[in-house]
Amino acid sequence: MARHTFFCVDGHTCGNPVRLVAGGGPRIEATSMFERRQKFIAAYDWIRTGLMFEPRGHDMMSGSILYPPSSDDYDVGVLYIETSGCLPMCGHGTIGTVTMAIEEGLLTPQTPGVARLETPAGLVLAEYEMDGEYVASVKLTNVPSFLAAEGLEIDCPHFGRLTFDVAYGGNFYAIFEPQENFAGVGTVDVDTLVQVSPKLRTLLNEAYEMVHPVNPGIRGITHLQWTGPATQPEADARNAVFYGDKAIDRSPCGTGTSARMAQLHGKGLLKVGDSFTHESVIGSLFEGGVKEEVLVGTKRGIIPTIKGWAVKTGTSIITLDERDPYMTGFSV
Ligand code: PYC
Repeated sequence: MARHTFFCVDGHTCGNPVRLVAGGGPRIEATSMFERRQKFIAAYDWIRTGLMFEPRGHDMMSGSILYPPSSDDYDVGVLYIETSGCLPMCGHGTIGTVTMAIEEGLLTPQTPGVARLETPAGLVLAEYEMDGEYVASVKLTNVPSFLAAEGLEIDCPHFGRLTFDVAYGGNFYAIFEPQENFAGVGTVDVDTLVQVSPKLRTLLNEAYEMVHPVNPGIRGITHLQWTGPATQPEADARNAVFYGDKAIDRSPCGTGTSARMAQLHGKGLLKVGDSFTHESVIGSLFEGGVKEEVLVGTKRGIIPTIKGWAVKTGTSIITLDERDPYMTGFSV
């Protein structure tokens, strides 16, 4: 019966938690972070569930483990761990990971000020600005993002018939804009969204198959984005992203904002050079931008940028004890 120990730096990005595992993660030989993610899911998912769920985490918990990259083209490899699984990419998680890794000396990019990250979804650039010894902000240049489908329909428990689009920004998002049966984020309470979303996500994936055109290993709608009008003067829109089984992102959601910009670009509502400031359910903001247009397979898409901030909230040494019946975590 062993005890497994993990050295973690805890923090949050615009309100959403990030637990960076700085030591104790499993050694996994792989030729890419995508392959390492597959091997981690197959053999070590108990580490994710133990570190993310109660009693050591909670429904919104999210984090990362740093790995040596597969080539000198990158500064570091990032594996995302979350209550929803091992995401291909996580925006708020990346902003928090880069902030804490730079501040704690865990990451020294070849070019100071720009970290080249190998994520399971591909290369993500993280440009960070310092304020003395602390990181003031991180701007991500995210993976190619695209509008995957528009004007789809589904019969939703509670709300009734809903129309939605699907866009990819590092994960697949079903995006629900205000409409006859959904009055929008701000008018519908968050508890209702948490109740409705998991059942709705199952129905969406039964009805529609989403597969990444270049990497078929990335498939399925994992996140739901409920949108509404902004409440902050600087913001263009507000959103509540549902992930896992009970989580609403407290940050404006990096991959969600990327997906939203790809959706708006695909509909002719955003163009290269435009900015898009996104507000979260707690009022925190990410500054988004459309950097350039790209082709993703045969799909027209964009390279989005996302800028936000994070702070360290503490350090923790966490033990997973094999005698503990709740070693791998639980959710009620
Ligand atoms: O920021 O990309 C993100 C994210 C995904 C799930 C929670 N946050």
